[in-house]
Amino acid sequence: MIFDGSMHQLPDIDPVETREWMESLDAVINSHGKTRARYLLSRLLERAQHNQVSFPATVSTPYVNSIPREQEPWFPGDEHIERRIRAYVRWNAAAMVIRANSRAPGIGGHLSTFASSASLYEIGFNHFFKGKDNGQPGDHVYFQGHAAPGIYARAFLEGRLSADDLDHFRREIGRDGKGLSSYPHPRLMPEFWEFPTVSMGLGPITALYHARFNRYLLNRQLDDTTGSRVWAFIGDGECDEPETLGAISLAAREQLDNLVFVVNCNLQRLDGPVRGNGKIIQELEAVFRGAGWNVIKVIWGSKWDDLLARDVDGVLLNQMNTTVDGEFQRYIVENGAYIREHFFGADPRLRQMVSHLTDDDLSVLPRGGHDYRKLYAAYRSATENLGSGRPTVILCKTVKGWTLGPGIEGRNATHQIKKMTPDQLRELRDRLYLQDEIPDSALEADEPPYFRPSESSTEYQYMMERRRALGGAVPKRTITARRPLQLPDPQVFSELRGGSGEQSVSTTMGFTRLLRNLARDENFGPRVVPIVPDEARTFGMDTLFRELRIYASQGQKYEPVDHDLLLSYAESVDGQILEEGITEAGSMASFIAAGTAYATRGVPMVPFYIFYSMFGFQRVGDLIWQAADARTRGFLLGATAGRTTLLGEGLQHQDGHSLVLASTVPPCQSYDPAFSYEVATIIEDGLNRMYGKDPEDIFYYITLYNENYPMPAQPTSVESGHITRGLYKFAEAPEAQLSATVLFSGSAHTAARVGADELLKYFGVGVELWSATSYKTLREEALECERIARLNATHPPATPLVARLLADSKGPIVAVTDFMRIVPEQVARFLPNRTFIPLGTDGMGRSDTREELRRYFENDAANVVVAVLHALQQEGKVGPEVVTRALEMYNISPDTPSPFLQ
Ligand SMILES: Cc1ncc(C[n+]2csc(CCOP(=O)(O)OP(=O)(O)O)c2C)c(N)n1
Ligand SMILES: [Mg+2]
Repeated sequence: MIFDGSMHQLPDIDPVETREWMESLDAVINSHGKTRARYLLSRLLERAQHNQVSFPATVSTPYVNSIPREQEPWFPGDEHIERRIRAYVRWNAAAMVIRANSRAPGIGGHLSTFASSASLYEIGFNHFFKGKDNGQPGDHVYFQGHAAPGIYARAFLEGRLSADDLDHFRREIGRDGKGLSSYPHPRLMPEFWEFPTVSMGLGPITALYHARFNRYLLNRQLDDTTGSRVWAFIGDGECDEPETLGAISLAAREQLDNLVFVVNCNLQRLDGPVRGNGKIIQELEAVFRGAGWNVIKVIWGSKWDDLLARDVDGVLLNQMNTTVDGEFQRYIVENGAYIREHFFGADPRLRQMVSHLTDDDLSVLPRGGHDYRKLYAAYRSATENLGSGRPTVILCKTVKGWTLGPGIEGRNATHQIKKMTPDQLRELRDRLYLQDEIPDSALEADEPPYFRPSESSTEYQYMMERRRALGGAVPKRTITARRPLQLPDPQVFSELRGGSGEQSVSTTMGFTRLLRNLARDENFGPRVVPIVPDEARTFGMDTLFRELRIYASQGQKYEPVDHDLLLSYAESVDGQILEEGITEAGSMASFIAAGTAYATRGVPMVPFYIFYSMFGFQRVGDLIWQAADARTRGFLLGATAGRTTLLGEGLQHQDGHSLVLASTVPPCQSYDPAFSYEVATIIEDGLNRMYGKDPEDIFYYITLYNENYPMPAQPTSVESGHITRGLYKFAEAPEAQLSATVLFSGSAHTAARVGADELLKYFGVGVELWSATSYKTLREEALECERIARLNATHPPATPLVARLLADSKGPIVAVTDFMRIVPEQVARFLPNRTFIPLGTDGMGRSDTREELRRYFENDAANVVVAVLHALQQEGKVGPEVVTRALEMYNISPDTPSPFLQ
């Protein structure tokens, strides 16, 4: 902004002085050149910063380490022993992948990612990552998914895993399901991994919101989180994902100096270079600095410091600044002579600078991300940054496949190499100086051996002492409640059970009331975490702003425009509502942070994330899958659900398929309630299942509608268990000549109930009505019955619940929903010998009135009547003239366009 002429808009109070400064600069450029001028300007900026002259930060700095050699702290570790430990970890990580692939070709695994980042992790293990001993929550470390072999290898050295465990890398079936998962998956290794990271981009965004949630817990005085830092290890290629960088401004805005991103800049991703024609480190520096982060670059290893010290003309710096990443990658696979010719050959002064070094010296000039002291300095600086209000990103330049030898290091194919020849293994062994530990004879076997130093060895003792000093093993997942939760008083739910009398209300309004009641519960209330992505008003939840207040780490520094209203916009440091702004991804990340706090912090929290149902599963489905992996507990509420219930918004808003997508997530309990009492029952049951005596690692998806109607009271014949099992009889069939059964879900109950009345009145059909709250639950139970029957040939087969419940129901079954027909069809197969006709909303949405939409999608009351009569005709109970009469009566024409493909 300084360089774009904007300064000309301000008055110059001393033009003579200004001119003198300008002329001095011109003189420097003329006599000493641009490099010198640049140097002086940079020094001036440094001085300005030092003197607290506020100045907009430049977004990028030269391509050198941010921490100069003279500012590096004393390294407190034993460098020699740590190098040995690192070598063991590196060796075992490679061995486990190679062994896995020799035993099961194609099983996969990665050698090169961890090979590039071993030092990044080891410096953390030996000096920074805090463990969970003595009930402490420790640090929260998000490991890069593809680096998993290295993390297992270290756990093996620490004695946490056995050789047999390592030999079950990616072999999770058998051995009681106790394999080592391919990547960090708490769902599969619930005592080891804490954070799923392998779907790229999701690790960084969830780590970021986790750091923010820790501040939320602190500010609401629910947990002292000051001792925990969030570390997120990320790939440079991973930074292409919008989720990786999309929320970084939040971290600066929220002053998350408890957050450290470590980006492993090995300049490569899966196919090739990340930015062959550019410089990923410079690009990321600009992005993070621009967002207000503290950026630490670790580019060059110590040996480069001597060269930089001789760079009086700035030629080396210029070469560093202008060499593109594709070229740097090339230097990895070429020899010293090539580097001399191409990197140092550009200028005679450069060539001179390295004339005392041999070609071999040049080829091993290390990158900063493999230099232990440089890394230590960076991590130390990041941890000492606490109090500055700025999150830190450490950009470490590394080599992909480092130490794995010339066939693998820096090659474009390196990411997917999983095998090594005996010669390559020998080379690796030599490179790691493990000749004593792994003699040639050991390499003659079919598989490379593991190596674990004895418990009396200095290396083992050192490593274990370091972990003891830092509070125990990492990673480790525990679920000891440091602050247990007390479930709400059952009275909280009773208000909704009584119905709304004459008053027309929506299930969304019912839910909001319940949420308020839950938050008011004396003991349980503080654990409620309402999350909304700028949609509270849409759902009528602005009524909660004043009472629960919106969380704002800086409080409210202004008097809101609506301060004189009862429902004013109230922000507060200890506010309860997470009003995330327009970010469904960020809201999901908060949902995960809150819904896993029972494990990560030992403080169970209960997130209620309310969103436009259309922008849930289909927009952030991968984050929902990640939530399932992370064993998140809580409630997802898909509001404005139903393709014909939300009117006027059109095809990008009207959701008729989130329940289909929900059916794909195993731990997700999905419900489509029609009435407020059902909502209350489902939530009460959910709280018991997730936070009661034997807590389950599940979460709920509940649809909420915005259509108003009088809410019936819970019929006395209906027990809570009936509602939560997925299907219950809502009304008996009246006496009539003909019989039919209609299942309804959610807002489609109106079509079912009105249709039933008209069937009786005009066609003599008595309809029994059933509320189908969860087809997913019914289907899963039925699948299990089917499976047990298939695997037990001699046992009498169990009848699925859905078939048992409907066994006495009469006539054909019509199932009506505001979702796609495939939702009720989930159970059709388990009702053999029954006519089953689903009515739903297949096709893309439209904007119109509810009546028109329901007629268009053919799921209104008239179509329920027609469907029932059509089914009776199929069963030979009525003739075609009866159906025709209905079609005419309701003015339904076969010539209307089919909504399916529109
Ligand atoms: C969302 C997603 N897309 C694609 C992949 C497949 N994938 C796995 S690793 C990888 C390349 C990773 O490159 P980088 O982030 O630079 O990590 P590195 O291994 O180089 O440290 C890709 C594309 C994935 N895991 N997740
Ligand atoms: Mg990479």
